[in-house]
Amino acid sequence: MASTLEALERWVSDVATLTRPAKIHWCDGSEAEYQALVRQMLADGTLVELNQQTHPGCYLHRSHPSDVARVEHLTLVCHRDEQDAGPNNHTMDVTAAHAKMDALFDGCMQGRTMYVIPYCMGPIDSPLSRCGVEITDSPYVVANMKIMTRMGKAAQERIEREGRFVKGLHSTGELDPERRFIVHFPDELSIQSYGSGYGGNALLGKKCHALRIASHQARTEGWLAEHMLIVGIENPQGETHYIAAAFPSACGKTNLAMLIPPEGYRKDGWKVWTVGDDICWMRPGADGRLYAINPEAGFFGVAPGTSDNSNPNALSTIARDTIFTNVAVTADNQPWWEGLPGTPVTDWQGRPYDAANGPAAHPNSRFTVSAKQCPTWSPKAEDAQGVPISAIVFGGRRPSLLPLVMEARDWTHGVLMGAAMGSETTAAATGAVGVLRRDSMAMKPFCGYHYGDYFAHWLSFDKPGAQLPKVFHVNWFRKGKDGKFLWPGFGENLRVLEWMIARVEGKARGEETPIGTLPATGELKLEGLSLDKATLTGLLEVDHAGWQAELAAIGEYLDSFSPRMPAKLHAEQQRVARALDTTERKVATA
Ligand code: GTP
Ligand code: SPV
Ligand code: MN
Repeated sequence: MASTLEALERWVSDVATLTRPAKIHWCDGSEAEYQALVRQMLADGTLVELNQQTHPGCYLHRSHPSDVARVEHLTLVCHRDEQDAGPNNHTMDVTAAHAKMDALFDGCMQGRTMYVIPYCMGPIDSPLSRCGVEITDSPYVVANMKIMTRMGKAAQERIEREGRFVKGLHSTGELDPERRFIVHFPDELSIQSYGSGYGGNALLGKKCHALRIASHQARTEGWLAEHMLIVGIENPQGETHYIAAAFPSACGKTNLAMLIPPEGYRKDGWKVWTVGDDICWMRPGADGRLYAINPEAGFFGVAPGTSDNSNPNALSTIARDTIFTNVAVTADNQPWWEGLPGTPVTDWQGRPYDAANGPAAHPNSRFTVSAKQCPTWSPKAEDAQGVPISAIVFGGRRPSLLPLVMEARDWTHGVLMGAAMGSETTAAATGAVGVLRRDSMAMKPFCGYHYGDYFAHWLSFDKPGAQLPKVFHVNWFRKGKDGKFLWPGFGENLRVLEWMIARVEGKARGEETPIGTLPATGELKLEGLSLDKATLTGLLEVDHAGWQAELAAIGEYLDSFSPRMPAKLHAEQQRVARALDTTERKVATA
């Protein structure tokens, strides 16, 4: 049998035959290699140096203005059986997709260097980790992969030992939106991405591998690959609960993962530990609990809105050794975005700033930075066994109806809450912003197979011996009549997490409603917060008529995944709908 190294070398040579690069560079992941790439990119203009006094080791990359976000309509998942992709994915026949991609890659690296990047998603010694190799012609991708993954020699050694890796092929191509496709072949554990240099389209370890391919692998191997942050909350007694939370893109994962406790909490000794800000892989341990790792080694975070008020941890994380993409710059060459003090002089496209052109920083401008630089980086983040998860949280941008927090009565109800998730769209993907759409488990753009099968997979974790986390749904984005957010959010969200932990520990009674358990009067600690009674009532209000309509809409949505929709989830939707009708009748006859 051929060794893994031979298999890898053969694949690299096949790719080189197709793409015809001038040179091949195998990445070792060293600091010297990173610095050489930076020098080369500074020389050819791919990177611009930022103020090295205020921001040592920081650089700016301006992407092509048509290439600033994920492109969901050009992202395909191709299974041997086309039906397996589900209505939640765009798909194409496997053979046709290969022919299409081969034509695009034909000769595309002529005159360029082809980089071979072995990487490991997760701690290098963790049984939960998985490896891949990305081939790319973009030095910007190499530099980002160096920050975002465990990349280079150690990963290649694990691949040679393990004999299995995800094959990712990427070329920046001509950056022509008409010739741009991000295609996944889960059955082949392979990814082909052409025509974009941007984040989730090009850093193939991230959304393409760690979510789309991994979710498919996880289904066959009995674990979960999710679009979730992981945060540890340490109480004054020194006990830490780990919480995993799924919010859609640009809906607050990085912020919650790096939360700074409100002053009173800090004084009492509460601490927050960041384990991950975007992706969570979890699997049942011997004790039946779910154990989670963050497969990434860095943060590719949204810049706009990051400030000393909202996320001081992120701000200090990115004070050095950071790649900024599509932010603006100030007169003294510091990175700038909306939400920071100071004024921009050059916008994200490198033009003199003019408010008539829109925001100075692109709304989806990002920072790439090593997680180790985060002041609250958890020592447990490198733990090979992962951290035990006490609570799973779902949430989205819902201007109305959804209360600040509610708890599912059991796992099945929790899966329904996740499946029913909706959110207003954001700038993280191209297309209209602020449109409400269903985004089950925040995985609409990332689930590598049929949502009906995915819901069934989630339900399957509820079996004898399982010690599953409690499941909650939050909404930081409910608005008042004046159009303003009712809840202050950010650090204050700890108040909601504290209630969840009290529920996990059996220390809060809660109030049962047909849609779930809400905090009983007085259970949410609001000291030090100027929130009037009417606002609090608004945040926790359950609008029966609104919820009846919502349950009907959820039912219709779930039906769109038939015949693969699990009957159990349908029954759960019916149960909640009936509970609403029953209380409605009680109220009417009272
Ligand atoms: P991706 O990296 O795209 O997956 O995004 P994310 O989920 O990590 O989102 P992030 O934490 O970067 O937040 C995105 C936007 O939401 C920023 O503009 C934040 O200011 C805003 N935001 C985050 N948390 C809150 C909150 O609690 N309340 C309000 N009102 N806005 C928030
Ligand atoms: C997201 O869009 O959810 C991101 C950024 O985290 S990207 O890597 O582009 O997917
Ligand atoms: Mn994300």
